[in-house]
Amino acid sequence: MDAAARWLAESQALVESWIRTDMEREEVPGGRIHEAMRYSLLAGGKRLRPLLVLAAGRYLGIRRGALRAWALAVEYLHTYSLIHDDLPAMDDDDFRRGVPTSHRVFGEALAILAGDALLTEAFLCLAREGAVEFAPERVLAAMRVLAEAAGSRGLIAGQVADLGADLHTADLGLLESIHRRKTATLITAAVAMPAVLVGETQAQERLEQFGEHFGLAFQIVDDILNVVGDPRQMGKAQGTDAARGKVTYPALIGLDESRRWVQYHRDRALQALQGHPRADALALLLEQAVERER
Ligand code: GRG
Repeated sequence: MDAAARWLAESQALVESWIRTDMEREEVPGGRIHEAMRYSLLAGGKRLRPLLVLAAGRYLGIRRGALRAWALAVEYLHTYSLIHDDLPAMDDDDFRRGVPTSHRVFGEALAILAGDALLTEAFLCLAREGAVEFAPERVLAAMRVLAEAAGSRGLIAGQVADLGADLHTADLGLLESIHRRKTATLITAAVAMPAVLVGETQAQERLEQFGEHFGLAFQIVDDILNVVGDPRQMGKAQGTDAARGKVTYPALIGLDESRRWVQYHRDRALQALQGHPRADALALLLEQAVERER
């Protein structure tokens, strides 16, 4: 295993232990709502977004412990979005992260509330710990990056456009703008926040470019896996997009052309890193994201 792979494996174990400790801390009392929050958080998941936070920190020379709250916040927010995306009013999915979805286990009302609570917990975590290591004005700026990515001009706008998209009228431009907001904004925020925290404007621009192309490549691979992936490996059902007539890359342009777009965004993401000596973990995460399909 090379240095980046070892570093990523260690970081993943660190993120897992942070989530566990944070969700088991004294102030988080028992009860159904915390059980539901823990259920979805601890069901697994690749922890891609917190790993991107830490890998961007490595690129910038920030030690991992300083980014704990930021890594947790982005995973909490992401998990909320998955719980809500799976609800009957949205995608109505039964499996996620290899286990029954939150609403299948806890009922719809509690699943909605668990998502709401995780979204709130993300910002609580930052308000509580975010400023321990960084200047308060930078913390506010980085929190704003996360809030903008998650809000009605980012993630939620993407979801709204996704729900309204029609396979008969959609084109690639519309689909890319959905993917950009639904998936790439949070991935971009994950890599941009560490740069904002240390005021590295030029690095921030490069990381944002990396995040945008990473996010688009990642979502196109997700679209492809929904056609050809192994449900056991993915932890969720396959073929659901086609069954619902969803607008996806394979539905619009076929698998081969979709794979070419993955390659295009992968190359652009790598270019943005410009061979930086500390970009190894970011580059490896990108390769792993693209390789999921192979
Ligand atoms: C905000 C009301 C509301 C709903 C959620 C945008 C959105 C709206 C939900 C996002 C859900 C979704 C399917 C986004 C696409 C991004 C994506 C491929 C998510 C899956 O992420 P992985 O593969 O999942 O990183 P794990 O389980 O590994 O963390």
